[in-house]
Amino acid sequence: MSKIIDGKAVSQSVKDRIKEKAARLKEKYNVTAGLAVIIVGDDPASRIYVNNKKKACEYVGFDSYEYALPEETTENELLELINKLNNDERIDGILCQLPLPKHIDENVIINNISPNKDVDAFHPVNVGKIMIGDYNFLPCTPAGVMELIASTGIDIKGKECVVVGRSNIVGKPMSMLLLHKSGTVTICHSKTKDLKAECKRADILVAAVGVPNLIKGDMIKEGAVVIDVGMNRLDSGKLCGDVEFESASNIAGYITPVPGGVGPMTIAMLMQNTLTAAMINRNIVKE
Ligand code: BQF
Repeated sequence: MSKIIDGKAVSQSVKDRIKEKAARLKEKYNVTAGLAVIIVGDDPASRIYVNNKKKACEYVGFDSYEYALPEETTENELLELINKLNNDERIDGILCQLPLPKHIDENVIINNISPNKDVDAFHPVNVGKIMIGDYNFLPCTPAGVMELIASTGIDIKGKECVVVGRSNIVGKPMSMLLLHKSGTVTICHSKTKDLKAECKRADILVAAVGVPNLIKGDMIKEGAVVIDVGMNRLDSGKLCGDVEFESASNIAGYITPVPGGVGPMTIAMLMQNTLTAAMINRNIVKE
């Protein structure tokens, strides 16, 4: 039986550390970090995610500012808001909840968030910095996965790392972070010839494809670290990962559950980025 990586517990300790740092920022500089959270339309999953982010802000002691815009909001109206927030000194981080309605071009929006306030690390400047390995912000989900791997005590150096999924939000940056830690990284996707064979080689397997239960126990190497980024809502309303937990947890050494694995870490790392943004935007040097 594998050990279950408790994302809730790890995220709690990250948030507690940030809460302390936020208190020190207040005490020493009278600074309260501010996060703007924009949501367009009323997708129920997006609403849950936005609420999680606001709750986390409250917990660590950041101000959060919600901008809930109607579905019919135009690209120009959204750009106007972002421009206003870029120039608002109370706002350290700007987060625009994705996906956006189809009539708004996500890339246009992302490109117009000030890179210094881009706490999702989606702006091309920040993406480029990640590629080079010289960054202020790490994309929240991959950063959270790195923390979860670290929590197992397993060293990534020289390990076979297989990432299933090549999205700009998870798969691609995830691969880069594992590479920075000197993993040998393979990226798999829908055109990969033999997914089972690739996965079976992995000492560290990260699944981020959005296909419920795609990765089964017989695709996993004995003792591997298995990180499930999948967040699939079944018709029953139940949340389900990309990994078939029941079969996988007989083979893996460590495995993350869904929910309670990567999800809470995404939120914790957003708090980390917001703290970083506050220090950058207010010219506070790291202690
Ligand atoms: C948990 C997200 C897909 C597409 C856009 C805790 C979250 C989820 C699960 C959460 C996610 C997923 C977020 C749990 C934010 C993670 O207990 O397992 C927290 O709020 N997430 C998002 O903002 O956009 C997404 C997944």
